[in-house]
Amino acid sequence: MVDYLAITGGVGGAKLALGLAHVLPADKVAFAVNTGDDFEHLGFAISPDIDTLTYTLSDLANKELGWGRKDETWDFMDALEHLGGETWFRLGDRDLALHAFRTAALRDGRSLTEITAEICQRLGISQTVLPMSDDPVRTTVLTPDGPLAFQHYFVRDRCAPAVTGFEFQGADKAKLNPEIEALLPDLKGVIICPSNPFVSVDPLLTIGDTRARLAALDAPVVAVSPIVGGTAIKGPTAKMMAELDIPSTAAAVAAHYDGLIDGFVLDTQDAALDGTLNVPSTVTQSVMLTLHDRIALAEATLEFLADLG
Ligand code: FO1
Repeated sequence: MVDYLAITGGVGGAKLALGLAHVLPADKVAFAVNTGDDFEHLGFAISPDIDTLTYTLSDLANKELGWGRKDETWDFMDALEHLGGETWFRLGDRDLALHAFRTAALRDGRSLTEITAEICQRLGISQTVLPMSDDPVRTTVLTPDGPLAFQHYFVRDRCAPAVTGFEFQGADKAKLNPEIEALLPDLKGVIICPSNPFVSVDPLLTIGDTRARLAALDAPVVAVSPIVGGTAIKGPTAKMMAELDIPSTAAAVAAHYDGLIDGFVLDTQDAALDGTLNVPSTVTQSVMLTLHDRIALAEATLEFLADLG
């Protein structure tokens, strides 16, 4: 029976997810993955946060890029370029096979959950990877010049536009993945990985009454700060916070999860915040450069959950 549910999206989340996968038996942890970044592109159904996690768990991830596969070739992109096709979103030749496989399976009527389970099996991943929903939820980034589809903001426009807010199209009608729902009653803890709270965690929390249901669990919910010493380790989190007039601090992230979390994991650089938050906190190294760092952070987070439990 699954003891821990980790909510993850993006590169930072996948790093802690890998640590948890090394520390916990495979049948004791499940990953709820953001699908708000998903989009249809060049005729393919693309699920970046699912792919970043599965490539990470199967050691196929391209560590330099932070997305896609390692040992990649780019002939498809080169040929598409010659045809004048869109190449701003880079699809490697091996990565392309995954998108083609998923797109065909979706067209055959299989659910994203089913397809993801098969991909995990084929990639030798024994942990449970669950899309947050099988219904479409799409993150839209609001800017002074109008709304942007997430990948247009994040990749095509390189996170340059100022953010004024977010919308999660479909979250009001989407159903939380029933396989995640089924896990909730028996959990010993929920971990919100160090992902971007606005675009990698909030899409899941915004589905129906998910945030309230997680908050109501007997099991403790902890979040690991994606902000260290006033900046995000990776990605636009700090920039978004500044544009939203939110201090780009770990304390502001804890406040963002107010009412949901029972504990917050601070990096050693933010040790001064320990004991000053609305919830109990713990201090540990949360910057993950090596596999050892990922494992150590996973262990510290599980220990913190046990103390809170
Ligand atoms: N991110 C980029 O910055 N540039 C890309 O060309 C790019 C391609 C890409 C292809 C497949 C995939 O699964 C992810 C890809 N990403 C790319 C990352 C993606 O935009 C982000 O991983 C998430 O959407 C945010 O975490």
